[in-house]
Amino acid sequence: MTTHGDSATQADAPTVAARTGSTDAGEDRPATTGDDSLPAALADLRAAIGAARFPLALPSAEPARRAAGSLTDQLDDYLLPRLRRLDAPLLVVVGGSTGAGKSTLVNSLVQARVSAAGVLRPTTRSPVLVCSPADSGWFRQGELLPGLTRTNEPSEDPHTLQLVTAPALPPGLAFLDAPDIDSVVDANRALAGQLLAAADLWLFVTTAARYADAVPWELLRSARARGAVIAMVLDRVPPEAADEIAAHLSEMLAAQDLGAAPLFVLPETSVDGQGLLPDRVTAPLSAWFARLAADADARAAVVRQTLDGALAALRPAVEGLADAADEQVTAADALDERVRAAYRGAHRAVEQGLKDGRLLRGEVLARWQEFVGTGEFFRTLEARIGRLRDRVVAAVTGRPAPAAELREAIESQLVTLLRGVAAEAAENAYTGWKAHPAGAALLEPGLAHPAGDLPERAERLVREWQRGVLELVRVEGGDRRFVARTAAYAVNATGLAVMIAVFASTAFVPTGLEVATGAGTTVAAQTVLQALFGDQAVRTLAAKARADLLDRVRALLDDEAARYLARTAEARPAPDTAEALRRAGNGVEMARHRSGLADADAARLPGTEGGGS
Ligand SMILES: Nc1nc2c(ncn2[C@@H]2O[C@H](COP(=O)(O)OP(=O)(O)OP(=O)(O)O)[C@@H](O)[C@H]2O)c(=O)[nH]1
Ligand SMILES: [Mg+2]
Repeated sequence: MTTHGDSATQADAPTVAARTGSTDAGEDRPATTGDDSLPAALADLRAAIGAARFPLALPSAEPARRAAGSLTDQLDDYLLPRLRRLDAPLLVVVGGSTGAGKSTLVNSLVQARVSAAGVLRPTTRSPVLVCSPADSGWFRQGELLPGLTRTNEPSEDPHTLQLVTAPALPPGLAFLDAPDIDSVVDANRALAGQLLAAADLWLFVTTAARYADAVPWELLRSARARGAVIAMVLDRVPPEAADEIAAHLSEMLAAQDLGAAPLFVLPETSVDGQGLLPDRVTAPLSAWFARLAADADARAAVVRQTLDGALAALRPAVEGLADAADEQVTAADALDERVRAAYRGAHRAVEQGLKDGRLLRGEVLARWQEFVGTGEFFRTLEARIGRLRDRVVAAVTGRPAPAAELREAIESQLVTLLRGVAAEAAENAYTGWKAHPAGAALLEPGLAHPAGDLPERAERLVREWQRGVLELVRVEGGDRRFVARTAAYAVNATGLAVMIAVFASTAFVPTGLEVATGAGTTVAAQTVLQALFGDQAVRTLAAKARADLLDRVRALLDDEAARYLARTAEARPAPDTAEALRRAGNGVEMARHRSGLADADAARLPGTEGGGS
């Protein structure tokens, strides 16, 4: 037995892929397209993919980043340059398991030691491209695989492509010896994948010992799914087991819908002093490639089929990216909502605190009672403006009047409330993010607590609010009905009464107060409050002061929440990412159909038997 497996079912019908509506190869094959919108559509897609970001740590993000990288590579390495030059030489990428004999096979096919073969695994670390001297200009100019630096010398650097010319190789056909696809070396694996994505034809090399391995089959399936043209080499087969193994591999190929891929079975032999396989072993494969090289139509059909398959595979891949981009937006929205909910809760807690009278306890209540009880309040109520001035003078020159103490008590009570709700909101937002994979990745410990300047800001907020209340009292004092009373109420005392009314707002009546029963000052304080609430003008002022306080609190809490929201805003992909991807993917698909590539006949490969095709 010499070469191919006789039992291989496809030996007589080596058309590639399922689309076999064959006419005579050639004749009315479109050179490219009746329409040249494909390059522009691909450029749009390239831009949309380049702009897509998947920054949030979702399970789909890393696969999407990788897929985006491979798509970009494939566009740059293969699709764009191939589309510009459909008549460029056919590139056969030789891929397969480590040590399968890929380099040895390439060397033997071109009858020269162009790529080092060796016993150390993996041997090939940087790709070697071998072509006819006539084609070296095209490969050297670097349109194809532009990311790889061309060298003339062997290299270990995976970012280089060594170019070798082999006079034994006919023009129109080139081999690329790739690193192993199942490498223990990550860079090798990644490079092998990238190179296969740039192939017009995959020559898949496996051995009798390795052909059932999983990794090659995964790659083969994905290549098949994209309609790439594939040929298989089963290398180093012990002659006595050749039929059995070839039959088994053929079955496996057929089961994967790869039954149409030509299969070459090479028996185990020893290599010669040059490390090359004997001619009789490689002859059928050499002959097959010679026929392919001689048949421009067959080569063109191979190029078109692989190209069209790769183009057709773009839309579903891009759809996957768009879905991942949608997930990013959904996750960013969900994270934002967790933060907003936490800070809405904080705002509600303040509203509630103003409603339920809790602020009128302890120190504030005591100071209020003192304020009322010392008679200052009553005296002030009766005061004329002139007397108010006197009191102000007294207040700044003497020891702090009970009014100042009440004001401070109000301030500290409110600040305590604000600090409490801000701390709780920060904690809730933190917990909410921590429970979300993308949120956890955005957290830093400081976020679990309010901003460092919160206490200071809360104090300022309350003081500014208090000033606002006094201003309000002054302004409302301009109201005709209110004027008479305001003249009587000193602005300061009225302001404090309004603040107390805010704390005890709406329907709250002092019976709910934490009152020490029987105490004279308490009774006075209650009476005064009741009187205050009976006063429509005070109620109106209190409602305004309350709304103002809540507005200020909202602004403060918004700033607190912004510490979180800034993180999602920064991580969030541009809102139209998914849409731009889908639009570009559809654009490519439409251009592909218009191009006529899709209508091309399935590639007709030469037969694997010796002789004509
Ligand atoms: N006896 C014998 N040895 C072979 C044959 N093919 C390859 N070898 C030897 O097997 C070893 C590996 O061959 P390579 O051609 O380097 O294999 P490769 O697939 O290129 O390996 P990597 O570059 O590491 O992926 C070398 O020592 C070859 O000389 C063969 O058909 N018969
Ligand atoms: Mg090698």
